[in-house]
Amino acid sequence: MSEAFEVNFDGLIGPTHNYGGLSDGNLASAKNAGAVANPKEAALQGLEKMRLLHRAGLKQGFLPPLLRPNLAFLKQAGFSGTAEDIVKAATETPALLKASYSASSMWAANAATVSPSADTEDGKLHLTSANLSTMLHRSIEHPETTANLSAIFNDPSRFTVHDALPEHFDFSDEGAANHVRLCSTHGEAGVELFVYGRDAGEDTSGFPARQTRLASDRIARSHGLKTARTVFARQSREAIDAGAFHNDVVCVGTLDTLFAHEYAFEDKERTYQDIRDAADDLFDLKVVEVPQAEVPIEDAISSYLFNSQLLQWPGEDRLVLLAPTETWDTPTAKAFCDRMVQGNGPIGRVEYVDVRQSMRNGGGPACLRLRVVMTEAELSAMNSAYLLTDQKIDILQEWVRTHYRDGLTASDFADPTLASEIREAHLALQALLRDFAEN
Ligand code: SUG
Repeated sequence: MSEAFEVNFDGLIGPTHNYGGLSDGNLASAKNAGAVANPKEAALQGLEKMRLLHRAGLKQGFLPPLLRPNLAFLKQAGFSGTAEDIVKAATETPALLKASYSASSMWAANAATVSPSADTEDGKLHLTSANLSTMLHRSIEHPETTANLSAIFNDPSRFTVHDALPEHFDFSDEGAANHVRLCSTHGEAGVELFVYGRDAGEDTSGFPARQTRLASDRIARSHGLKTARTVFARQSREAIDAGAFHNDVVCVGTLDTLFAHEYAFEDKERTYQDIRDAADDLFDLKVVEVPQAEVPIEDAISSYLFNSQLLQWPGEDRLVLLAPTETWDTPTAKAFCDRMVQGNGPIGRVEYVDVRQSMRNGGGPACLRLRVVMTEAELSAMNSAYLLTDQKIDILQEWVRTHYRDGLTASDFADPTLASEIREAHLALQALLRDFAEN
């Protein structure tokens, strides 16, 4: 067993961050539809979160934003694939133009499902891009996400980047947002928990269930996970209908600790027992369950208490929960946090972070990052341009200040000057990435 680190790769928030109201079942997205977004502030908030973790001594990387509008998508949808499509689409199909402009790749937890090399049969680190097939604007992310992941994890002798699963209702997959890895230490074999909302072919009523068991199962197989160390659990319908469009809205876990709402799983006792059975001799599961009586599911969802990063903070004995400021603002969630840290459970401190721009689209601290457990050798093998230092964060913030607008709504999309501004920003970022690769 070699020592391993949890590296957080955050989605660098793109210049088209906006409130499109595109996600059925995501209450924040619906509530803020049409509001004026501030892409500059959003990206700076995201980078400050990355800085906080980097300064704490954690390893921090980033995923670059995808170039928007997505002209390849507009071409597939019957346009010509040129910049002229923008004006045409604005009058003919504004909904398609909005989808093509979405900055939704910022929620890196949905980029892929990741299995560290300690868990896989061939000893490689496996990543499968998520097809995100439930929401149109998200279903167009995966080809470019796969390209980004292949550029970052660019040593095929150590990393396997899998293409997304087939784009079909039966294979709906939302990546790491419905996946939790539990273990004793990051470098040891662990238990991988896959959480799904429906079976293939099953029609559910209410808000969409975005993950199928079939999708989770195929990923577990292609990653070469041991059956005995893999658990599949069903999300509760109650949670989905209350607005938990991903499991990471009601549950987060790391090392031997699972922090979950009482209503997160359809059968919580069975889920906990299945994890305990799979963990067997590896670790003793600690469950921190938040009772409905203390934090009603509606408060859990509006506060995003669980969409927090649960971190092994250098120099601290107990885990730290990095929660959004909305948790602080929600009396029941805040009271729970205060009580929890006074006890002697596995979570010893709650730190609050301002990611309000992203939160208004239903994306909290945990949505913004993709966790990749890596050994020292894997870290040396990856493309280090994507690993952050304080100086790189400064440079990226300067890039944001130069190229991003501080106000954006869908009505701006019809103007082709926006698209050329974004292209310029994209080219400048590519130049920065080349510099990062050389230094
Ligand atoms: O897929 N919101 C995203 C939020 C994703 C959060 N990720 C995790 N929970 N891991 C979604 O619903 C809204 C975009 C808009 O309405 O403009 C959006 O796509």
